Amino acid sequence: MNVHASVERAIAADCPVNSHNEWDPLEEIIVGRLEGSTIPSDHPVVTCNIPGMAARAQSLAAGFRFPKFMIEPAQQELDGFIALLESLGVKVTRPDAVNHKAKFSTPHWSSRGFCNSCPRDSMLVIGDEILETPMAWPCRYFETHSYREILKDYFRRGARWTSAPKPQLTDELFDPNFKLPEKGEEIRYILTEFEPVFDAADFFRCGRDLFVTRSNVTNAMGIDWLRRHLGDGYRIHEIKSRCPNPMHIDTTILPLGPGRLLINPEYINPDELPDILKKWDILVAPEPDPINDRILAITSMCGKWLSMNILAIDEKRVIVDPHHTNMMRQMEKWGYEPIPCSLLHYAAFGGAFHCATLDVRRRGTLESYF
Ligand code: ABU
Repeated sequence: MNVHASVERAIAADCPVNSHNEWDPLEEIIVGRLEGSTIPSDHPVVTCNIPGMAARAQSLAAGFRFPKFMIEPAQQELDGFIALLESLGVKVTRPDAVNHKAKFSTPHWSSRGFCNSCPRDSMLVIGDEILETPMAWPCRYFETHSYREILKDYFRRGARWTSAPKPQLTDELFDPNFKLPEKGEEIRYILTEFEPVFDAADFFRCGRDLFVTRSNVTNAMGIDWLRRHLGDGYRIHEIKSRCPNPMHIDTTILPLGPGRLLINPEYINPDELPDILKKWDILVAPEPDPINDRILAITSMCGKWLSMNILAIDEKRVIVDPHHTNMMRQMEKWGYEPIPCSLLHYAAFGGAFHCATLDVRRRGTLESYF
């Protein structure tokens, strides 16, 4: 090992925040919470991303607490997921439980909150830096406050802590004429370029290279902001997705290790991937196993490809929902060890294993994989 590499390893070993990619051995993770969850507002930027029946129900119930019949089974699954992570030797950190029903306002608008089920969206970890993202959903404006005790602790212990410019989220940011694209139409987005906005979950990290999909919560100015913030040491590449209502990259494309890429065949055309990814092995995700439970289907905020929302413990082991037997079997065929864990009820709160977590420490250093 050269001197530079050993110094880097020593710095990384000291800092509580250290994560450069999606596959290095996982040491510490933030897992979201369900307590205090409130049905998100019926702002168009929210409803445009919620599938069919759930969108109608959500509009009618916006601002009310999620009912017990949704919270309880999801909480039980979440407890099992946390116990599993701990049994694998991963340190689990949790945000505070807060009352998301409380109303708040800015000079321009007011809203109630949503929940802190998905730390993947509101914070981005790049090396020893943890960055609060400028989110486009008004009901998520103060979501990172429930992580402030954790963030202050990481900061005191040496992490870098940043917040992107707080967006105004006034009407100028949203296209009033937006309609979801029909099949065959060019993908379009509800966001204008009024100001930079992005969710961290629209990015994935491969060391010095980050990849992003534009979406209904991430605009071009948001991507540019992050590019300029990270500077010359990093490159950000845009990936074209055919998802008609894109929100978050982790049900579209996800790296499983250096040189291996899981793709959603409905949204990704491998020929249109950035050139640097064309040398990587493309693992085509199998058709998701259908969810026939009516309640689960009606209450889900997510699409069917949540089967891809898996969490890598390291380059071999991945946490997968056992409902998704096609994914479990395919993972084995590709040489992975899928670890089963049930989390289907969490879809009503915005995601599965990748969304529900933020990997704060993975053992490894900053590398270039291309
Ligand atoms: N938060 C990620 C879920 C994206 C999807 O509905 O596919």
